[in-house]
Amino acid sequence: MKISYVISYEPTKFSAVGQGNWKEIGKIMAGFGYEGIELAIKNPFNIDVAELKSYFNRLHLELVAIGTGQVYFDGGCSLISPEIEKRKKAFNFLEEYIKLASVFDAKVIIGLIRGRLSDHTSKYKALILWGKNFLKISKTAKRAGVELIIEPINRYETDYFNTVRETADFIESNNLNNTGILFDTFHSNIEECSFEGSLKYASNLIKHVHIADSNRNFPGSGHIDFKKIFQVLFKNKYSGYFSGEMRPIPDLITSIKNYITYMNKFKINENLVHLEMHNK
Ligand code: LER
Ligand code: MN
Repeated sequence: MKISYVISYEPTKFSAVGQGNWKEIGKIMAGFGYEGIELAIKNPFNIDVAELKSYFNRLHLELVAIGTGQVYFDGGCSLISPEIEKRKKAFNFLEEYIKLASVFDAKVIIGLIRGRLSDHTSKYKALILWGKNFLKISKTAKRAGVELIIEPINRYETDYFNTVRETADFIESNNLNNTGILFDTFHSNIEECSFEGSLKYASNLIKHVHIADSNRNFPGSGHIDFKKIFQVLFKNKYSGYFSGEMRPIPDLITSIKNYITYMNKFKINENLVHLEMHNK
């Protein structure tokens, strides 16, 4: 069970993420025993790759995944924007995110950068743009050996790929073998009929997990049954990261510390499930 936490590289309006001096935050995370950091990056052209690489090596941390949602959340650009310049910008940024990810063997998240179908007057045109642009960027990712992960997001933030099932059906019907699903417990609590049912339906496609409770705070502060979720994931042999993506309450360092303490309790369960399976 590998643990990471989402930190924003630049300041952002998005509130369910760690913000501050990411270098200092990373050192503190390594000290608490984190294996990785997920970086949400607003502008991939701003990154000093060599510096970032030596920073992660020094701390023995993995750059797990790159979040791209701020391109839409803060900048209004998406793969289906009705404005061609904004569409191009989202596409060029994704190409750069992919280059960066290939250096770190990180995954690239396709979440809010999808945009909303309702940004268009015609849903049909929006879907055509999605299909065209996503398949194009998926080929770029494949050439670079990078895995894309589509994140089902709740209906209040976007209006397509709200559920695991529709995301899995899209991936499978297009034979996208370098594309998986990012399962976010906060969004899934709003959209899924059952956590177990969705996780079973897409068992071989779940490649990354975001953890927050029903109120998007620290796990244990809402009503999500994490034990059930983890049990299904362990049984499905999920081997990816569990990235904390939550409102940093009461403050970021306390949240980072509480999150890994909470998750470490489940490491024991994970071993038990593996042992049970081994003995069958
Ligand atoms: C990002 O991982 C997320 O969950 C969204 O709510 C915003 O990008
Ligand atoms: Mn998320």
